[in-house]
Amino acid sequence: MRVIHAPDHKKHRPPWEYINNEKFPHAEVPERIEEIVKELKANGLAELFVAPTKYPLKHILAVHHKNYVSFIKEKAGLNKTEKDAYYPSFYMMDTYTPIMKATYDAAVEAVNVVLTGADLLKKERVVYALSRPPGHHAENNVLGGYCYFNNAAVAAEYLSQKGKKVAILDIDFHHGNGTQRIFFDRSDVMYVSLHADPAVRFPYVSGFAHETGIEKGRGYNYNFPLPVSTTNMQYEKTLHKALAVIKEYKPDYFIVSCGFDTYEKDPIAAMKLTIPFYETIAQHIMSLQLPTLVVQEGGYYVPDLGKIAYSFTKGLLK
Ligand code: SP5
Ligand code: ZN
Repeated sequence: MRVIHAPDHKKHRPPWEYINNEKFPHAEVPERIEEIVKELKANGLAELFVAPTKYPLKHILAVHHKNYVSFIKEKAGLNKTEKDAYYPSFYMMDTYTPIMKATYDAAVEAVNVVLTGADLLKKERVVYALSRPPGHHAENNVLGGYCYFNNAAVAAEYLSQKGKKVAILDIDFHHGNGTQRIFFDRSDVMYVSLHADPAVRFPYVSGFAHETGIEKGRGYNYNFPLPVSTTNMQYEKTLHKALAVIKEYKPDYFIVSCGFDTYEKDPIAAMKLTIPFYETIAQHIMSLQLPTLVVQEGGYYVPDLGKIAYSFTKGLLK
């Protein structure tokens, strides 16, 4: 196992999210990742850490429109200080996802983190990519839900070359509308997601069970919406169904979009998963015995994120 981590994300610090004409301190803070790093290292895993290498922009452009990519780069560059926040009025799905001076560089680095992880799958059965900003809400030309470039999707596109099949399991509290959208018409990348019922939770517009793919992608997209207050036991039952679907697909690679906002104390969510249960989730994931790339998505209760990640990592190492 390897853990990929890099420092640039720390300069990307969105100040506020706007909801109903009110502003709230932003939940997606740099301390999220640093807390995970601290706890994994404190538990003797420091030697697993590697820095990312740099990859050409073409891998991002394989998933995102070039005008969208240059828009983010240009708007980031126009900010004078690291505190300036630009809330775009297009290419966006919400008012939670500002472009900061450091956003473009941080989002590019997050992609380098996951691509480095993808390449390490030649030698490692599992890699944990500590990507930030997160990615699964970002579509081809839409930012939102704290996401700019879809890290998991760029990795999936990269690994799916040469006729390889990739399955993505998304266990973030929220539906990964971006990842679903990007691969909705494809059979070489399967998307399977467990998430809070979108009828009542972000992203609202997608994540329903009837969304099963179009054209060649029909039958390769699975949504498992869950009650907002789902418990460990309910979650595990559905996870079994999701993993059965993936097993049947027989992918060459397995990507896990891994959010810890399903945790019982998460400030923006409401599920009831407990710290020890993340080890169980990871064990179930590893039971498929596939080359597995874990990509960090959400998770906002900073004081316990390290403990959650360490619990999850114990399951990966079993
Ligand atoms: C990657 C990811 O987990 N994105 C989640 C985006 C969801 N944002 C919508 C929820 C906004 C709630 N903000 C709470 C602040 C008020 N206390
Ligand atoms: Zn989330």
